[in-house]
Amino acid sequence: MHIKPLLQVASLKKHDITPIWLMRQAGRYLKEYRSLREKYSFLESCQNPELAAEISLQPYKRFSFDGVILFSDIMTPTIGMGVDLDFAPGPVLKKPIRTQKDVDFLTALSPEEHVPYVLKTLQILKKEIRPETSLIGFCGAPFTVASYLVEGKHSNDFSRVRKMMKETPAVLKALLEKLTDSFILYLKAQVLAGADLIQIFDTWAEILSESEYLEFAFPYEKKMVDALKSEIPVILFAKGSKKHIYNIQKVEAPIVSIDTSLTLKEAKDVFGSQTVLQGNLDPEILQNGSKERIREAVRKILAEMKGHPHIFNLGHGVLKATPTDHVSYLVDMVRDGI
Ligand code: 1CP
Repeated sequence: MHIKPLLQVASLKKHDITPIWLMRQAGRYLKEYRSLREKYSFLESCQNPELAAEISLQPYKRFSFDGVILFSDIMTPTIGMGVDLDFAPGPVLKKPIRTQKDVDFLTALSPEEHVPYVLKTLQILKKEIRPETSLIGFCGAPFTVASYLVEGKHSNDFSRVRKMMKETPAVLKALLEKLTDSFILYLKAQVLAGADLIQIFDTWAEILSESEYLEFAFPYEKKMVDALKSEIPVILFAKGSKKHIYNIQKVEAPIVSIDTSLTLKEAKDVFGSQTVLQGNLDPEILQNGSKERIREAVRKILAEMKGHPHIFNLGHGVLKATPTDHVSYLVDMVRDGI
């Protein structure tokens, strides 16, 4: 029987190992990714299971991470729900969702029918990875996905979604409910297809005030985590770790990914020994730091987390100019425990 280090830490069984994987470990910083993307669009890459699996495996082949994450996007399941979406490079909608009628138009996701390619990608990956490697499924949290659906594209000020929070909160909540129910089914289907862990990404929780977080992010994150955590280890990444820490704690996710606004020591003091923490090397340091600077930052994190269940990761995704030798250096250091 092969032991999966990520699952051992996730189940609080072992505290003397530090598994590692990185958010956005597949992507533009890898030349093999860039060369595939010259031939295929981002959407084609997600919707073709052989291609998506190949992209997921690119960083694994180079760096031997403990986890392989499905190559897809937080927005892909919404295509199955009827959203006309493209990527340029971020998500862009033909017709943003602004009214109750727009919400009613969305169909509930039936994963086997609407996103079979995601499930197929996971099945391929499960066969391709070594038995000690964990397969990570994921999905966006309702608030973050709704932000793109309402804004229609990346927004710097989130004016449309803010307007909706103030003027038509019931419409936004209807959208969040619909996404929540669909994403629970989506994640359950990922579990059946072979995912060993799942991560929920709530990147834009960061823009919310405390009361807005409690109203528009928390209930939906909690409903998803509650529906899944008895079946599979769930990682919650809600950006804005510092400002939302006590409310994130109330979600009671078994694993919490911490961004760079908080030290892991601070997070550990809040969460205590029964919550696994993931994170939180600054992606800027990994990209731009000297090896000494990276080493110093990694040492600090490992020292803070000694004896506490910890999955090494970044505070956010890998940046696109990150040198690959910095990533190899990081993985070696974490493996050697220095
Ligand atoms: O090649 C390209 O230009 C496409 C860039 C790209 C990639 C590599 C996009 C478009 N999505 C992805 C993959 C992706 N996205 C993964 C794959 C698995 C991995 O290796 O980690 C995951 C988990 C995501 C999740 C995602 N997409 C998030 C949450 C995490 C985060 O980084 O905050 C968000 C906010 C998105 C939206 C999105 N999709 C793509 C882009 C460029 C963006 C960001 C747009 C913006 O800035 O608003």
